[in-house]
Amino acid sequence: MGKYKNIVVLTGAGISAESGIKTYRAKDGLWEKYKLEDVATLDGYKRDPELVLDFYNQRRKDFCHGGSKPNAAHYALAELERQFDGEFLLVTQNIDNLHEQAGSKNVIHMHGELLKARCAKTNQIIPWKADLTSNDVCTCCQYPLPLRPHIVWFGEMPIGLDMIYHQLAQADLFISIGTSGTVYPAAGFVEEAHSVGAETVEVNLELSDLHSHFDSVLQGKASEQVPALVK
Ligand code: BV8
Repeated sequence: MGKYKNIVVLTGAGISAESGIKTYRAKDGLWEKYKLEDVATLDGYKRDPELVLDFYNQRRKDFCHGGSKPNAAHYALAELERQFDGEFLLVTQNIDNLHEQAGSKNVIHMHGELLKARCAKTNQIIPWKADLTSNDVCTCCQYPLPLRPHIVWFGEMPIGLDMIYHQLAQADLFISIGTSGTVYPAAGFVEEAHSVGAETVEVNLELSDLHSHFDSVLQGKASEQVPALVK
């Protein structure tokens, strides 16, 4: 990694799969059991807030009590960040905090975080590990407003895009790990990196929708491929 000056890494659900967290589009994935429109859109939340809150409460409980721990891929990225002397940005589409548990510091959760809630009006974010109900209100507004999951739903603006595009514009290496390349704007990052001449690498169990856009594709488990790639 010594020849690079500015690395951007994007991770998706596949990096947490070996830590026991369901991915979205696998056979037993989340979108097989729930309609995305019902549980991962603002309209779905307005239509049936209890259904959406239950969906995230269950995932939060599964995550907190399921004993999920970072795997070798998470630790390898944290080590890379620690010893890399150039600029390093880790962007994750994941809402778990396994990157932080593994020691990663500079992480952008572009699709939000499962263990946080947000004020619907001020966007103030607070840590939240318990069940979230429609009776839970923010403490920041004059007229208490319901707290909502700190999750970016479909149709909502992802978090940190300015910083992400700023770093992509200077990157000389872009690594995508464990993502199907289905969801935008994240799926467009490889083209952004290409446009500035960065080297692009995909690590994925199967060939993603975007594999042909990458200079190299390492097909296999993240816990095996990532430590080998970044050492
Ligand atoms: C937006 C939170 C306005 C919810 C999620 C073009 C430009 C901009 C937007 C769009 C566009 N075209 C379409 C859109 C709209 C939409 C979109 O992309 N729709 C798709 C379905 C076509 N995008 C949006 O709405 C976004 N917002 O557009 O705002 C805007 C306008 C202009 C510019 C900017 C913004 C908001 C998208 C965010 C939605 N929220 N999550 C929740 O999590 O409950 S998305 C959801 O999908 C998750 O965050 C997830 O991370 C993400 C992507 O999925 P993956 O992580 O890739 O997971 P998946 O299961 O699909 O794949 C896992 C992969 O891992 C597989 O390939 C598998 O092979 C691999 N794998 C498995 N095991 C392993 C492994 N790999 C390695 N090792 C293993 N062991």
